[in-house]
Amino acid sequence: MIVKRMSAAAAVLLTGSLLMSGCAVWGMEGGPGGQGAAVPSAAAASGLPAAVATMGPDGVQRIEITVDDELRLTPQVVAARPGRIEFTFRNAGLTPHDIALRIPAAAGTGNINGHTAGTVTIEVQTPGTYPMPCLYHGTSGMRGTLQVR
Ligand SMILES: [Cu+2]
Repeated sequence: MIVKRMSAAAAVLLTGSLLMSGCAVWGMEGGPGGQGAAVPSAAAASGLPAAVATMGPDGVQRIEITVDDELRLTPQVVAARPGRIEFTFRNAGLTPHDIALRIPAAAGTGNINGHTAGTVTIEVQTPGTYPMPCLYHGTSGMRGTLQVR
């Protein structure tokens, strides 16, 4: 198994589409292009309370999301204001995940193998509710939600 490590220094400002691959172990729903992407977020409908991203002194909002072997995102629902948002995805388990940020004009994924963390920075100006499915496990319910308001 290839373990890829991404640090905060590898944060990527998205100018279009970002795809980090190189993961040798896909989940049962496949890698990029798998079935996990098209499913609407269940969290949006369930009314879960949102964790609010923290505004830093540099004007970047930050939120850390832990993913695990039970296919959970914690928190599952994130709220932020329009602007720059930095996600840190921390994998507490061994199962690889690839959390996709389905945001028009700012798509990106946080591809994280077991016991690693990855950081993705996006910029969102349009308020809305955006799905964050895991590309490997989305159809198994591993879907988060970003609320920009
Ligand atoms: Cu996953």
